[in-house]
Amino acid sequence: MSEINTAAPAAQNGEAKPAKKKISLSFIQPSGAITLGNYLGALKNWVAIQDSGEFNCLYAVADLHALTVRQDPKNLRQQIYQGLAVLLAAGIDPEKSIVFQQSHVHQHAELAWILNCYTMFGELSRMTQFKDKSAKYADNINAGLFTYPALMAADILLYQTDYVPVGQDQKQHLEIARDIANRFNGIYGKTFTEPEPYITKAGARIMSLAEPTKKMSKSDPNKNAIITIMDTDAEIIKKFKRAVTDSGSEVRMGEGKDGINNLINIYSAVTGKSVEEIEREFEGKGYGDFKMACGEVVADTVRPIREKVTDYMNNKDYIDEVCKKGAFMASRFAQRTLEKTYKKVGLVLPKAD
Ligand code: AQP
Repeated sequence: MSEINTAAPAAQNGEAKPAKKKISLSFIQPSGAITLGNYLGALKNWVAIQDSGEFNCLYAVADLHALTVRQDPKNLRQQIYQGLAVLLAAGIDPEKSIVFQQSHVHQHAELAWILNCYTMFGELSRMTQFKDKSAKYADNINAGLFTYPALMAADILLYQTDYVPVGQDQKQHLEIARDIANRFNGIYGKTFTEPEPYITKAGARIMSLAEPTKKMSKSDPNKNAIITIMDTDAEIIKKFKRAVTDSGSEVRMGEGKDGINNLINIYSAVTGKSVEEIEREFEGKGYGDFKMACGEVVADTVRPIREKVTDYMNNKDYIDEVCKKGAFMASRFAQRTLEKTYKKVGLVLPKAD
């Protein structure tokens, strides 16, 4: 699949052909401002995967997925640009990876329709995200909210993706994509690569600062519960000072101490220090000191990314260029898979001129 990687090394005359790189694909939804959870749990790893040089990587802002929940069109446009800007600011390099906006590659929606016809009502009903979101948005349980796994499967299968970097919460999505691929391949012969989860070194799972048993989510209406990449230093420090902790005072991991456990995890993910080192560093100090220290290290991490995002947001033409090039490369490959799928199911392709 060297066509999709502009940086793929070309084989020289007489030299052995380089082994084909595996394909890795990652998506982020523009369903709100990108959070510290998205960054520490996903983006940071995505950059490491890209920089390892071991994969042909595709990164996209999954704008179609964001529509399963009602979005304000003006905000959505801003969030799409911001999602792309965060990808770039975090270190995704369009010279090394394909960066695009999902809706710019029309094959996603087209393959999703076909895959919908090979996805069972029962398996869709079992999806945790459907159950969670239909409880959360009870007045808008739309068909997209129910069938989004078929679109997600299309996102993955279109590129014959080998690996999808996933956290624990995303495993079910990959399993259903594999099941759909397996079902389709079983009927029509090998059409899709069955993707594997790519588990990187423990991706941090960041919890809400207000309700630490819940994950930090960009769509959380309580803005004190989440740190976003666009928060200022002062906002970050204020949110950490307010973070919910238990009634204890010792900075030590423990059962039932969800708030302090979350802060220790965040501090560890940001500084690279182990839990033991952190517990030693804050021995004899209270929660107040630790919250302040968390706020400061997070502000130091977020600041350079926020500044780059601001620069990119002031240069949307550049983002548009990146997306145009990305969509062009992605759609060439996607079209091949789509045509193969159409043929397998018996659709007649339009005759070439
Ligand atoms: N709190 C988190 N901790 C660690 N990883 C997280 N991710 C999301 N939240 C956390 C990871 O970020 C990647 C992109 O996520 P997504 O946008 O595709 O969807 P999501 O998981 O639904 O993210 P949010 O922030 O929770 O969005 P909303 O509020 O719209 O539902 C994924 O790899 C995800 O694991």
